[in-house]
Amino acid sequence: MASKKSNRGGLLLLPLLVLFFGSSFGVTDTIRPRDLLTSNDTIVSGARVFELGFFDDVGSGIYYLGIWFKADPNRRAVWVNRENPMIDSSCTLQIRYDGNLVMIDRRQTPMIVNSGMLATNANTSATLLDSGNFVLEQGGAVIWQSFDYPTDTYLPGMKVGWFGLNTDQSRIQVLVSWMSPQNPSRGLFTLAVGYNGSTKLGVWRQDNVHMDIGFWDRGSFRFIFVNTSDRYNFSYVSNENETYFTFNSKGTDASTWFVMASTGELEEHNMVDANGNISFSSVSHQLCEDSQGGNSGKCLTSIPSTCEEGDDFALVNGTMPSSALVEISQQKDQDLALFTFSNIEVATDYFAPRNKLGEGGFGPVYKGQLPEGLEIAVKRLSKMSRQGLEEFKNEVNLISKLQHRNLVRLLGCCIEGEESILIYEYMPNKSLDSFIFDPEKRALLDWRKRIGIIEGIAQGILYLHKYSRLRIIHRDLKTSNILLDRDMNPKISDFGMARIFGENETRAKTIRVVGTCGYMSPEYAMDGLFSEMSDVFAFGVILLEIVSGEKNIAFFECDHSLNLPGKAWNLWKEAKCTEFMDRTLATSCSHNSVERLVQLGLLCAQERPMYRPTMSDVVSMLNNETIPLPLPREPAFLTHKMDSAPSSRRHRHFSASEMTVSELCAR
Ligand SMILES: *[C@@H]1O[C@H](CO)[C@@H](O)[C@H](O)[C@H]1NC(C)=O
Ligand SMILES: *[C@@H]1O[C@H](CO)[C@@H](O)[C@H](O)[C@H]1NC(C)=O
Ligand SMILES: *[C@@H]1O[C@H](CO)[C@@H](O)[C@H](O)[C@H]1NC(C)=O
Ligand SMILES: *[C@@H]1O[C@H](CO)[C@@H](O)[C@H](O)[C@H]1NC(C)=O
Ligand SMILES: *[C@@H]1O[C@H](CO)[C@@H](O)[C@H](O)[C@H]1NC(C)=O
Ligand SMILES: *[C@@H]1O[C@H](CO)[C@@H](O)[C@H](O)[C@H]1NC(C)=O
Ligand SMILES: *[C@@H]1O[C@H](CO)[C@@H](O)[C@H](O)[C@H]1NC(C)=O
Ligand SMILES: *[C@@H]1O[C@H](CO)[C@@H](O)[C@H](O)[C@H]1NC(C)=O
Ligand SMILES: *[C@@H]1O[C@H](CO)[C@@H](O)[C@H](O)[C@H]1NC(C)=O
Ligand SMILES: *[C@@H]1O[C@H](CO)[C@@H](O)[C@H](O)[C@H]1NC(C)=O
Ligand SMILES: *[C@H]1O[C@H](CO)[C@@H](O)[C@H](O)[C@H]1NC(C)=O
Repeated sequence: MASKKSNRGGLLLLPLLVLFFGSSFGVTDTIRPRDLLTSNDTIVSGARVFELGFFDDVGSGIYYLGIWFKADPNRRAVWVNRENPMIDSSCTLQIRYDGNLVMIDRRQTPMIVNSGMLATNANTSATLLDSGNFVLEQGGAVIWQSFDYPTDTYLPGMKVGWFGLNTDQSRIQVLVSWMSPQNPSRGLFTLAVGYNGSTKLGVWRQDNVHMDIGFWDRGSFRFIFVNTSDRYNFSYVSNENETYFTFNSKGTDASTWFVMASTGELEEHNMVDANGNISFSSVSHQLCEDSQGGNSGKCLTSIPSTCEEGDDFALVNGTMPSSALVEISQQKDQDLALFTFSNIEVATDYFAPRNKLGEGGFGPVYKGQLPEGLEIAVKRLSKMSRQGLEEFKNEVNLISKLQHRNLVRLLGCCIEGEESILIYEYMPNKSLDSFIFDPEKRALLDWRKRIGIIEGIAQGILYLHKYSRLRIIHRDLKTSNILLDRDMNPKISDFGMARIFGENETRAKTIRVVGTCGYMSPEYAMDGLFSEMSDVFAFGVILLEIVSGEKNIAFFECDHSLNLPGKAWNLWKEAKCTEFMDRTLATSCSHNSVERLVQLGLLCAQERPMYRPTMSDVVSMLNNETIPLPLPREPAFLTHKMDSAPSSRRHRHFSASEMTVSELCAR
C-alpha cells in the first residue's frame, strides 16, 4: 500500500470536527472503533477523490455499501459489497468490538465486510484512500482491502489474476459485471486472466463462452480489437506465486478505469477534467451475443479468439455481412462462417482472371467483394483427396480460431461438391516479396518499417508455435506468404495449411510439397524432418532477405554462386554488414542494428537445428538489444558439405511431387 499515506492532510483535525459535527463523516476518510456510519453518512478520501457510503438500488429499498467517485453526480459505484445487501435505510457500518467491520440493518444480523480476512484484535481502523481502495488496518498493517475483492470496476492499482498459487489458499481475482445497470448483484460476465501463467485477459460469459480481449506483448498490453490508448500503462506479473495484470494511469490529471458492463462490454472510462467533470468513453470489447440473445450488428468488432482447452465460443455473428452468411451453425463446436459456392462465384465474378491475385502453394487466390462491399481473398484449394468433409471442416474450424494480429484472418469457408474454398480477409498491399525484391517499391520500406515487419513475423510464428493450442508448424514460411495490411503490418498467411492437408498429403502428387526450397532447412529438405526449428530456419532466411533485399537460393542450387546465408556470413565475419544491406536503407539504418540482425539471421539459419534459437529466444533478442547473441557457426552449405548429399536423395524427396523446383529456385 505505497499510496496509503498520500493526501491525508485533513486527518489531524478529525477529533475536533467530530466534536462539532457529531456523527458526520463528511470530512474524514477513516472509520475507527465506536464510529457509526449511517445510511445518510459517507466518508471521503483525503484528496476528495472517492466517497464511501450506502447507496440504494432505486426504489427497491435495498441498500449496498459502495464506493464511488466523489465528483460523480450519479454516484455510480466502482466497488460494492454485493454479497450483503441491506434491507432498509436503518443500516449502519461500524467497527465491532472484535475489530471487524460490520454492517447491521433491522434484521440485527451483523454482516462482516472483511469476511475474507478477519481481524485478530480490536485495534483496527478502516480508511478510504484516494486510489479508491478501502483498507482495514490492524496495528498499522493492512489486513483486508477492497482492491482484493473487486466488483465490476478495474481501477488503477487493482490486480486481476491468480494469487497464492502453490498454496492451499490460492484465489482468483476477477471482475464480475452487475446484473443490470441498476442492480449490482452478480451478472453474467467475468473479466479474468486465463489459468496457469496465461498472458491473456479474457471475458467469460456465464455459460462459459469465452473470448480473449487483450494480451501481454513484449512489455506492453494490447487489446485485440481496439488500439490501446496511451492514457494507461499495464503491467503483467507472473511467477510461481501469482499471475496478474495491473495498470496505472499515465500523467497526472487524467485517470482511466475499466468497467465490466452488464452487457458484456468492457468499457473504458476516463476522467478528463481535474475540476471533476467525468467524461465516459467506452471501447467495444464486447462478447458476441449468440443467436438466442437478440442480435443485431452489435459485435462487428468482436471475434472469438484462440480457445483454451474446454472452452466454447460465441458465434461469429455480425462479423460477416448477413447476406453472405449463408449458414452459421448454432452448435457450439461450429462457429465458422460457411459460404455457398454461388456466393463465392458472385463475389469473384466467376473467378474472373482479372481477379486472380496469385497462385499459392495450395491453389489460386482470387480477390472478391461481398455485396456489402467487404473485400475478401478467396483461396480455391486444388482438388484434393480429402479425408472427409467433416474432418476438413473441423480442421478449418480450429484454424479459424487462431487469432493474432500477425496472422491473416480466416473468415470462413465453402465446401460444396468438389470445391473446398477458404475465405480470408483481403490484404491490400499484397505480399512482402512484391516490395523487397522490387527495384522501385523496395524504397518504400525504410529501416524502421523493415524492423517492424521482422518483429511482426516473429510474433506471428511464436504464436503459432507456442501460444496457440494447435502448436502449428508453418512449414512454408517465405516472403510471398507474408502479406501486408493497409498499414504495412505483416500477416502470415497459409498458416494452417500443413495441418489441413495432413502430413502425408503434403507429399502427395497433386499438392505441392510444403516448403519452398530457398527457405527449407537442410534437415527438412534432405530428410523430410520438420519441427519448429524448420520454421526458425525459414525465418532466418526471410530476415536476411528483408535486410538485403536479395532472394535466397536453395543450398543445393548454389554450385557456383553463394547463397544468402553464405554471403551474410562472409560479410558479417569481416564486420561489413552494411555491404550486405539493401542500398536503399543506407540513410535510415543504424549500423549496430544491421550487424545484430544479420547475426540473428545467421543464427536462425544454422545448419543444425540445435544451434538455432527458439522463436521465443528470437523474440526476446529482437525485443531487447542488450541480450547478447551467441556467435553463429559458419553455414555448412558454404563449405559444400552438402555437395556430398547423394543426388538420389534429392530425387527421392522432390520428384515425388510436382513442386516446381526449377521455377522456384531459378538459378
Ligand atoms: C437520513 O436523512 C433523511 C433526510 O434528511 C432523514 O429523514 C432520515 O431520518 C435520515 N436517516 C438516518 C438513518 O439518519
Ligand atoms: C494499535 O495500533 C497502533 C498503530 O496503528 C499502535 O500504535 C498501538 O500501540 C496499538 N494499540 C494496541 C492496544 O495494540
Ligand atoms: C502449467 O503450465 C506449466 C508450464 O507451461 C505446465 O508444466 C503445467 O503442467 C501447467 N499446469 C497445469 C495445471 O495446467
Ligand atoms: C492506433 O490507431 C491509430 C489510427 O488508426 C494509428 O494512427 C496509431 O498508430 C495506432 N496506434 C497503435 C499503437 O497501433
Ligand atoms: C508503467 O508502470 C510501471 C510499473 O508500475 C512503471 O515502472 C513504469 O514507469 C510505468 N511507465 C509509464 C510510462 O508510466
Ligand atoms: C513465492 O512465495 C514464497 C513463499 O512466500 C517466497 O519464498 C518466494 O520468494 C516467492 N517467489 C516469488 C517469485 O515471489
Ligand atoms: C466542468 O466543470 C466546470 C467547473 O466545475 C463547470 O463549470 C462546467 O459546467 C463543467 N462542465 C460540465 C459539462 O459538467
Ligand atoms: C497500402 O495499401 C493502402 C490501402 O490500399 C494504400 O493506401 C497504401 O498506399 C499502400 N501502401 C503502400 C506502401 O503501397
Ligand atoms: C502416412 O503414411 C504412412 C506411410 O504410408 C502411414 O504409415 C501413416 O499412417 C500415414 N499417416 C497418416 C496420418 O495418414
Ligand atoms: C534485457 O536483457 C538484459 C540482459 O539479459 C536484462 O538484464 C534486462 O532486464 C532486459 N530488459 C528488459 C526490458 O527485458
Ligand atoms: C446472426 O445470426 C442470427 C441467427 O442465425 C440471425 O438471426 C441474425 O440476423 C444474424 N445477425 C447478423 C448481424 O448477421
